[in-house]
Amino acid sequence: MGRLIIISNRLPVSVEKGRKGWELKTSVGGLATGLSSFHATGNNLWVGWPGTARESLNRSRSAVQKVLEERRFLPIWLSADEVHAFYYGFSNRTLWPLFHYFPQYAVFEKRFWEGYRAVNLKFAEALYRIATNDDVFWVHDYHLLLLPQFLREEFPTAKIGFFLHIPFPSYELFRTLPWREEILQGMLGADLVGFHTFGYAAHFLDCVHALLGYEHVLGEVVVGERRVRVDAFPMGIDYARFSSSAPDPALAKEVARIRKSGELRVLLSIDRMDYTKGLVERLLAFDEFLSRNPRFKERVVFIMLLVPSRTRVKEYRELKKQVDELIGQINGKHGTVGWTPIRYMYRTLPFQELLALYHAADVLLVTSLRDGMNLVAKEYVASKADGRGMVVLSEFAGASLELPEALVVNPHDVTGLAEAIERALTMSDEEKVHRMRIMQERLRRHDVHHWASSFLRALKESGETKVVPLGPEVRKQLLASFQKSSLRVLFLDYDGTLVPLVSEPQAAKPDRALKALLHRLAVLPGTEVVVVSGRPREVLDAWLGRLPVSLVAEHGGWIRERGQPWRSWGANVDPSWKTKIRPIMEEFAERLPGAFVEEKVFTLALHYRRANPQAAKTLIRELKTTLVELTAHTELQVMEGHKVIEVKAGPFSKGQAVRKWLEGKRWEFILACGDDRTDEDMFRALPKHAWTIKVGQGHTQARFFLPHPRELRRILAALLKP
Ligand code: GDG
Repeated sequence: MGRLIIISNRLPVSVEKGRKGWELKTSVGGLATGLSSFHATGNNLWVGWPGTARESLNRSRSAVQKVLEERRFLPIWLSADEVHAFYYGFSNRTLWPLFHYFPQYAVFEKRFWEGYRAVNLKFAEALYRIATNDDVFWVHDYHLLLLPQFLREEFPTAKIGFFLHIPFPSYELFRTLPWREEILQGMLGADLVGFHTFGYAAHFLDCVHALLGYEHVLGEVVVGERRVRVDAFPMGIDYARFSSSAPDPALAKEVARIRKSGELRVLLSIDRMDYTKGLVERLLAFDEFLSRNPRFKERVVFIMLLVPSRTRVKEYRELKKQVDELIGQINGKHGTVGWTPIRYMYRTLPFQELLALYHAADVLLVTSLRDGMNLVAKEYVASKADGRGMVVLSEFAGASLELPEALVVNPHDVTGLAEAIERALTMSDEEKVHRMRIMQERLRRHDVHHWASSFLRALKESGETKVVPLGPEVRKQLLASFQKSSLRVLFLDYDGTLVPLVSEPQAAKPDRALKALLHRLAVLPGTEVVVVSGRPREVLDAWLGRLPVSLVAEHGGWIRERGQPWRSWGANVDPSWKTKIRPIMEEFAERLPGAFVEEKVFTLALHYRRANPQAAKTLIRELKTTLVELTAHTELQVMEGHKVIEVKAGPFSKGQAVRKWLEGKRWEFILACGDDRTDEDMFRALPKHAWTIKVGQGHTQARFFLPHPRELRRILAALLKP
């Protein structure tokens, strides 16, 4: 492995104007901590924006650059215009709201998109100058969604990882983004795409399928010749730092004083001032809690730390106003001369003070409406060494999956939230300690170092098993193996394999050259050609019936060995199932212009090659769910092929059909070629040494792939040459 190059929008240091000129300020965010040990090793590098617009540095730039480079930071200098379009624009006014389920705040502006694209390219170009194929790239977060693909273009064999720190939304939301395909393609440039939860990973895979047509198998997507792994890596915290650091003594004393004077209980919340954090819901719930529990008057104080954020964006300024007003109202409504229920701070605190707040608080409130993970919840749990604390935690924060022992709430349910506050404040110490210990143990094991090393390990292992294109070398071996074998069988799928897929199934009729090719292969001594298709018998008979080949129709429902009559494998299946399924398929075909239903003896198929692909995606998904539910616990099977969804009666498959040819025969050469999922059964049924070829793109069990039927026909023709 070469160098590790970490790339994030912001460097973990900022360049700031101090009294003695420009100064470097180190940030101690979770990411910086998690990756610092990797960054500190060898020649590793961190690439990102140092937080100051290029113009303001002016002549000091090269000096600052030098200092940064000495610490192995490569700065990407952004102009004020670039920051405006890329950071404040597309990142924070398009992606942020959309990915957090606030479509009403998302702006779709072309110039923001162009700025975003340009800055992603700028990062890429900086890397083109200094990196090589041997480096390992780890790209972070929503600011750089296009970067993995830009890197892939220049570094085709490098290891590229991508991690998203915020949620990935469901398809219905993501599809509103005008540049949705580019974004997905951008992310798929990586070998490994990581998210905080399986839910986000599933949404991403769903979008990739719906918008790009790539299916996944166990979280693996095939893109051209590459396999991209998609997985969950929940980010942890620097557990040791929180569990063993001492809080700021002055603040600790101050909090202890507040608590003692009147046996006060302390509620705490810490967030950036952001509309995703459920601040209004939290305040309303606290209001309701106070109204419903007069016994807590003058006995509880809510310390609310809000860190200023994105103040240039309108929604953030409006939120600040709303929160300020609400706090004023609640304090006015419930407060007394000696008691202010909400103590509000709008600033950043030094780490020791933050720690003092964690130590002091009886209850932490995390009420995010959406939150990728939420590290504050984890930090609080780690900090409460005596275990006497509780978290009221939103089910919409990624952290809730790892902290089910917290009081998990729906923040939209204000009354439920108020009840959870009461429950947390009145929970026995014994129960709190019990719950906290379980959470602490989990967080200790899955800390930020564990997170970074698991991701990098997975990245190292990813992309190892490439689908091998059938290049000239393999082709030579295949031909040689064919020539020297005296007993040979060729299993060939028809549509998409021997002929390209066409919008009208009847138009896929074999041309004269194809018939001649199959004929000449089938009469070679010791050679059997089997066309293994999903088509009905009648069609295969009409098109290929006169050739000396064997035929398999309806995905194995019918078999016609060379020179023999057709035999069925599904003869015992009661055909009454069709009366139930056919009307459903027809109803869907009706709703999807261009789709039609085909009835075969053992199969009903809905073809949608001619339908609008966008319309088809949603509808076919719905049809598939309906069919799978209806056919559960029956002999019926639902299959998806290329632009066709079928229900088939009986346990036969292309796999079973080819197995028939294997029984008792000692084939020296086996070739199987297919293009869609029904052919995978065939690949799986064959012995390891068989030459299995997938025609076209997608996940496959086959050993090799060819891009187009044309290439396959060329290879088949080459078999004829002595
Ligand atoms: C993203 C995702 C995901 C906060 N105020 C102060 C302060 N902090 C520190 C906390 C914590 C961090 O900032 C905030 O972490 P979060 O997880 O809550 O959110 P973000 O980092 O903004 O955002 C989020 C995260 O990425 C990681 O993937 O969890 O869902 O939105 O570490 O301690 N630190 C100090 N003073 C403060 O006033 N010193």
